[in-house]
Amino acid sequence: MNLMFISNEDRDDTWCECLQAELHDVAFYTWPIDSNAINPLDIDYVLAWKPPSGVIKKFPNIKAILSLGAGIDGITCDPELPTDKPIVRLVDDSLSQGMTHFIVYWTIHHHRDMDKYQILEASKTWAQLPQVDASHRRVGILGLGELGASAGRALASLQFNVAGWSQSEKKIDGVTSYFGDDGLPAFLAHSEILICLLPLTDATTGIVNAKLLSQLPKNSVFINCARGGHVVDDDLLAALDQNHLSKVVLDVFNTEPLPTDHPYWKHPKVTVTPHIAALTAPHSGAKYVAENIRRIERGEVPMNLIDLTKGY
Ligand code: NDP
Ligand code: OXD
Repeated sequence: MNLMFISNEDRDDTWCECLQAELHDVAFYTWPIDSNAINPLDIDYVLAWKPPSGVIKKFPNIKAILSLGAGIDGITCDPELPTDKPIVRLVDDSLSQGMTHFIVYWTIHHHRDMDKYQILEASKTWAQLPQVDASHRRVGILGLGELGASAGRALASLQFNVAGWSQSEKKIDGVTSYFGDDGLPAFLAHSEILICLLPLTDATTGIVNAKLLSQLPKNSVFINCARGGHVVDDDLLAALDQNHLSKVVLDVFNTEPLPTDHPYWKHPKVTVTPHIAALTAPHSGAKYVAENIRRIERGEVPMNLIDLTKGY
């Protein structure tokens, strides 16, 4: 079987090695290819992260589009994407672990006032700030899917007062479930630390705007680990400058890499990280991709198939 790898951000040599260790009969090609290397009609699978527009349609006989990431917005934004091919997203323990660690780290950082201690340290000031019980710290997670649920469970196990918002109701120990448009206002009023882990879809683009931010408690912290497109940047900067939000941690941006002249870089209340909240690990990711290929080859439904009507 023939697989075409399309990504400027992932290592094709490592993926080739890991995938061929799982599937001995897979011939691995990296886009762009020499047109003599393989006939595009003979490609069975595309494994991709942000493929350039119009490339996937060059392989009309593929059985599935396998995403190298959990989010598939970088694939579905292709205006020429064939609509009759199944798209499968990546779900992987190492991705959930990386995301959970990132969220727990920044939640505790802000819960325990670490930024304030850094300022005190700079002026050699020995001062102890009040310590708030985790059970009194209200954390809200927008999106309670694979990654949101994993982070929610971890925060609940550390005694934080955790709520989540999703499309449908969830039952997760220690996590209060809010859902649908009707559930959003009460969820936001709860969220002193708001974390975004939604997929980027038509319904969620620009969801973190002035209206949403105004419903958060004053001095809230916002952590975005999902996509830059969820945020209206000017509204977020205004909420910071009006002291409605106290701090923001941004791992994802409307334009990546974040342009060097973007105000986020120098804003004293913004922490910027370069889309590293959770990185896809080829060693475990390849096992998952291989299992999905085996399922498709056996005529079974692959795991974590995208529902294009919902967009995730
Ligand atoms: P899932 O598809 O498992 O979960 C998505 C969640 O969002 C679900 O709970 C879903 O609700 C909810 N949701 C979707 N649309 C709406 C809506 N309109 N209103 C309310 N809730 C909604 O995704 P993952 O958890 O695997 O990943 C989430 C995102 O994280 C990815 O799409 C990607 O953008 C981002 N990501 C970022 C990384 C980084 O390094 N920064 C790394 C990996 C992923 P329901 O369950 O009811 O359907
Ligand atoms: C993903 C990502 O979606 O890394 O997997 O952003």
